[in-house]
Amino acid sequence: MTSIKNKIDKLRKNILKYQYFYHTLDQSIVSDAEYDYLLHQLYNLESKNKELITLDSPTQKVGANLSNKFKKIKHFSPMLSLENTFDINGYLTFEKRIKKLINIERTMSLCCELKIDGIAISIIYEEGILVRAATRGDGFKGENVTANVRMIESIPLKLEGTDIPKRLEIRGEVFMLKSDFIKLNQKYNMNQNKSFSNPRNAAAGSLRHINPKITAKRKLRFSCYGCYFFAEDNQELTTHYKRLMKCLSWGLPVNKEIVLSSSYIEVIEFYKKFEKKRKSLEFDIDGIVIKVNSIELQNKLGFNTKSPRWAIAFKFFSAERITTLNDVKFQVGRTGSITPVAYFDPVYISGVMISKASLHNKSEIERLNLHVNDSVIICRSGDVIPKLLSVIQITRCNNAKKIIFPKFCPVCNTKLLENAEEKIIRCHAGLTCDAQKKKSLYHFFSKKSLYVIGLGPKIINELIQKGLVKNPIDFFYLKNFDLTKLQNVGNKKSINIINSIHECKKTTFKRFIYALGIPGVGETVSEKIANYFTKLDELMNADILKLNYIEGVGKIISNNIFNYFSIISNRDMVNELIIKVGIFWKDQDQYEFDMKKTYFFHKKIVLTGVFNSFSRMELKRILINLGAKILNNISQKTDCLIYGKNFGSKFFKAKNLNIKMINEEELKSLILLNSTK
Ligand code: 9MJ
Repeated sequence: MTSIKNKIDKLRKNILKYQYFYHTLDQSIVSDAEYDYLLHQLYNLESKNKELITLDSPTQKVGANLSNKFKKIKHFSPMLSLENTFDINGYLTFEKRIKKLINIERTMSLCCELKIDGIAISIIYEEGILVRAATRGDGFKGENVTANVRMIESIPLKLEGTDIPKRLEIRGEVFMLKSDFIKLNQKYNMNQNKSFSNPRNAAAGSLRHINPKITAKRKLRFSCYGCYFFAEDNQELTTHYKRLMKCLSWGLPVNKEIVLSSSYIEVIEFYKKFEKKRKSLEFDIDGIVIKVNSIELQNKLGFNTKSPRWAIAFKFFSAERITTLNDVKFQVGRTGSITPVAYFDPVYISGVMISKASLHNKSEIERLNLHVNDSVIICRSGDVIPKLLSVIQITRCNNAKKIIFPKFCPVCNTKLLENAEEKIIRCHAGLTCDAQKKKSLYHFFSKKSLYVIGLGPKIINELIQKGLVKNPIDFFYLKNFDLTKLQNVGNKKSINIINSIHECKKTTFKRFIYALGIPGVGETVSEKIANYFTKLDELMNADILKLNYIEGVGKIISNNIFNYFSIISNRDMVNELIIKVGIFWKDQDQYEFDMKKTYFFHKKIVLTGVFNSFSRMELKRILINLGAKILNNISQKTDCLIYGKNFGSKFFKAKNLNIKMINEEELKSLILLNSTK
């Protein structure tokens, strides 16, 4: 029990600290996802241990967001927060519940609005004149920000139009446009070396600035989302929508994206539309708000302790999830670089299940201070690449095991060395380290290198295990009986692989350079090097200065190339590949020129059926050598379908799409014609 109490105390202490930073100092020191997670943990613990609930627990309050900078004002009626849901079921439950409460089965008019991510305020107008404005504060009392609100251009100091009530309360959101936030941060950063973390924080900091003149300069905006009358005025304004339109007529800004809906289908449509559009909007939204449109029904439904029963926020998924870290494994790359990879319980983010994320380097491990079983926050950086953002330290167990970067290679046990300039820790064992050997050999014969069809990582691993290969040269001396010893390699497959190995000797200078796998020498750099040097000898004997002279080849890559060719065993291997094995290339321009002349150059080709004169693998190899791209499925983009006997559904699909079709006879003459060019 004491340990549960300690856990609860720790959670409360931290949540209150985060609330203080967020609401009082306008600083987010944790992400929304982490804050929500901690609050959720506290709810769970308290609901299982009700005797431990205290009145000052963050779960019992609307928000403890009052600073001493402003005088406090009591709201005429509580400014409650909205109930939240993140999924359609949550929304459907809300709809069902309200229908039950007001005892109706028929459809009901609902008002869908955007949920602007700003700061809620209440403004009181008397006889159409702005007399006071307050922040939400703790829901019951807010801060008197009248002087500051008067500085916001879009908030009228005097309402214009007809039927202006004696006293009127307007509620809405103060926010900042994304573009104004960027400009403000640039200025703020220059002058004070500080920055706001998001437009919401910037808006909060500007609205609650002690100097209203600063507020005036900060380009705050306002959007009205509710109004309340105090007397029996405006009886005819019977719906939320009509009221908002009236506010608009008085000169108050109301966001134009409002839709009246009568079924959940329209609500979902609205949600999906803005989930897609939210990035291109000028301001941040974090969901939509659905409100019962009839004021009479709103009054019937009333409030519970925390929120109105007649509204719900249907929030967009934050692109962050919290999960449990299971392990960190240290991968050895092709060039010996050691990359830590975090493995965690799978989480679903932006349509994809992810269970691992690269941690890049040692300093990232140190920054995160990871322990096994930690709760970790995962996102998809740029909405694509899995990233471990941070660790929730508060919920860590006392005896958790810390993740430590190894000192020795996890595969071959060689001492690891750090390259400070590149910030990379490497195992320098090269091809004697099994991990590097497997990856380097696979790289040497991969699609963008010398390309041997059918020589995948599985076969290469088996060849290494059986001691049949230890470097690229060995592959060129493999015999049929070597390959047929391997699992799932029959006579036909073996012959095809051997033929392809033989074929790959005819290559390009660029492909050969790339195949060597020198750190930093990717496809583009290989091309630049191949264009610069006319002969391999020149490259092998180039000094760092000369290498560095090539555009796109920096200091680090020049060093890597120079070091590579300084190692005698590498020079010997390259020479043997050229002189004994017989790898060769034509002048690169000539080669590309020859390729372009073939019928198949850059054509997207799909194969179907069985061919009399070729196996599938053979045919693929021939076509690729003639510049074709072989694809598995027919689409609008397919250039032609080559079909043999017993063709499948691809044939009919291609016919429907009017794609060019070639039979085996036509194919043979095309190959003959193009190969003699
Ligand atoms: C925002 N944030 O845009 C409400 N809100 O209604 C809208 N907030 C709200 N409505 C009642 N559109 C309480 C809060």
